[in-house]
Amino acid sequence: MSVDVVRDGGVAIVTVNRPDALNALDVEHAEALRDHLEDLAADPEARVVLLTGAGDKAFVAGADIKYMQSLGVLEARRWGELGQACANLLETIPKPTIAAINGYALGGGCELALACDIRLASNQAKLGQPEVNLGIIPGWGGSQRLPRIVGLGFAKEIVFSGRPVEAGEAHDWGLVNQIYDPDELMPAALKLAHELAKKSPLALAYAKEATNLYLTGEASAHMETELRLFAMLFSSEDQKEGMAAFAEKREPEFRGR
Ligand code: DAK
Repeated sequence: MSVDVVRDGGVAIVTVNRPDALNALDVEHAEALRDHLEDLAADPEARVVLLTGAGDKAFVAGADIKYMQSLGVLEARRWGELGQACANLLETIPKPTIAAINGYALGGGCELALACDIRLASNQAKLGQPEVNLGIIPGWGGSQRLPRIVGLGFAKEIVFSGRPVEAGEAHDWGLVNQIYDPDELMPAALKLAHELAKKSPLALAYAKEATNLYLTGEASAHMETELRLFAMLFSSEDQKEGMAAFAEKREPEFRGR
């Protein structure tokens, strides 16, 4: 029982490892996930973060229901804040985050996946927000991230009904980017992660910052920010290396400077 981090070159594979409970997150696991994400955010060697669940049944089957059973209002608020902290890190750390959804991604598990930049899923995966069936609502950001990704109408259907969404339907709605046979999911996720790890970390960080602005406020103000980030990259070695490599017909070597 743990949250494991394994390095594969510039890719940090973060695995929620509690398969006996379908990788449901209790406080210990949620705190471990938050702490690992904070460390990885600050670690320049980690270029891409790949989040998955141990075993072949679940990504994360949600927040731990048995733990939540006896929570009071203030404890529930702290619990919600801890889960939101994990999700916010996945959304905002200055490097790509990829969810490899290898099975159930329910409740808080779906919300963690929603906070990742890119979602890849096994064709056996099931996603959903079943909280209403427990007499609660999504509390780790799902009420906001789900409609932004799939639209308000489908999001309400999913949150109100609490029904699980099969991978194929999730793909049709853009809830997951790609689906794969179970055996092909991790190889595909690693291939994408390594492709991204070769790119300029500065450019990816700014691309993430700029595209995340879509989530907030006025597009016109964000066009200005996009210009600023775009222009700033022209003071970097990565920009010079990327363009020189193109002109010289070779692979670029980005150093994040
Ligand atoms: N929590 C605790 N244990 C869980 C769990 C969960 N979410 N999901 C599965 N498990 C445990 C089961 O209890 C079982 O343990 P044992 O009985 O063996 O000890 C073991 O994992 C295997 O599960 P099953 O035997 O049930 O396996 P099945 O294949 O039959 O069924 C299933 C798989 C995923 C359909 C089923 O386990 C299931 O329905 N699980 C619950 C899924 C769920 O409802 N997830 C959403 C949880 S609610 C908030 C803060 C947080 C949240 C909301 C608000 N605020 C503060 C505002 C978040 C809420 C949630 O995530």
